[in-house]
Amino acid sequence: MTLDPFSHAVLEDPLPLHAELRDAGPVVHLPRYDVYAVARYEQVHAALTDWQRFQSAAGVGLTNFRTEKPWRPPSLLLEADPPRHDAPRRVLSKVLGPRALRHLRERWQADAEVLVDEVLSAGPRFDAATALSHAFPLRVFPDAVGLPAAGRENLLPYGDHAFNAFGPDNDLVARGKPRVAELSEWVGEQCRREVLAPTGFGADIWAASDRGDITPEQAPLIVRSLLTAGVDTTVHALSAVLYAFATHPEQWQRLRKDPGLARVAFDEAVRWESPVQTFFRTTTTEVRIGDVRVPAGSKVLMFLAAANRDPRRWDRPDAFDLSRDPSGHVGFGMGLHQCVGQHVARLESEALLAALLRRVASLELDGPPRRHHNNTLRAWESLPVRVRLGTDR
Ligand code: OVM
Repeated sequence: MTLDPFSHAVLEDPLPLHAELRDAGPVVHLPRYDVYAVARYEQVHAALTDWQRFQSAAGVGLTNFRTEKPWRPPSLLLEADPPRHDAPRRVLSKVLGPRALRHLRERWQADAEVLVDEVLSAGPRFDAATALSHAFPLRVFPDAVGLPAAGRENLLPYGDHAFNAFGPDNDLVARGKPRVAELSEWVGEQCRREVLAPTGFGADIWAASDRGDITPEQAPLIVRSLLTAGVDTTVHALSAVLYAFATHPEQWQRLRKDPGLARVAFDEAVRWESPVQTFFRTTTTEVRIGDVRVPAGSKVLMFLAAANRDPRRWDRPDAFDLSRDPSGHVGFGMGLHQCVGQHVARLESEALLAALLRRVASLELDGPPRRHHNNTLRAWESLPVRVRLGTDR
């Protein structure tokens, strides 16, 4: 297949390509980039849970770190394998774990209510992508990390470029390049201990270096992971949730009757929309996938989004449905690299949904939504909605 998964036509609507790749077989060679694509749930799951044969240390984008220079020093988490991966992962999973987040729940709930009140007081029609999905994570996450106020507008552009950089060196990457040096310098500065607040995720990471759980050289790079992966991902996941409900009014009514479904709603939206669409691995040895011999040192492109809608694994995969059990989806990956920030993301989503449930009786699209194209992320630039207020259930 000569197709380009990173073309604008595919980024606008990747679903036909996903179906084509799944139906073409367990693995498909893409000559355009000389990579092996897996799009069925079984093979994506297998690659994600086999870190010995599908390594991350050669990069989880198209660039092969063994032969090409990465655009920035590799992440100690994302772009590392055991044993080097273990200490940073252990530290961050504790810093971002459910216990550590407990004290944030009430504050984030109150913050969500303030934001929702602000937005709704301006009228029933608004852009849910900018007014809620962008605004809420930017309101709560940088504070939780302990970032200074200045320069926070750099977070989204930096993350957007980092996720573009997993793809080929196309026009999307070219558009980001003029600002890479400036944004990277700002991000690097925020990772310093003296710049971070005395409490927060950043301080917690540095405290782990005092205990010897990680080295002081590792601490800033682990903070960098928060700043790279912690904003755009949650922004677009919230957009996925809001888009899902705006286009499935009956599911909103279900959630209103049973607000306990908010957690399921978030994971179902992540399955359904897959804010992170793809990641690569690199084979450490020759691997057989179906009847195909994939040579050692090959890049394998895993279509998380296609696996999350594989009819071989899911009933009515294209339906956003709160009655299904979405657990097992690979929207957060799977295995030892599975998203370490997912509890943060879930908490943001629960806070925002709870605030909306208090005031919004129904919501619907109020004009054509507009996609934001990124080589890795499925995102909305604009999501015009109209809500009807009311708390009666
Ligand atoms: C990182 C990281 C982790 C997950 C995703 C990601 C840009 C980055 O450790 O820097 O995307």
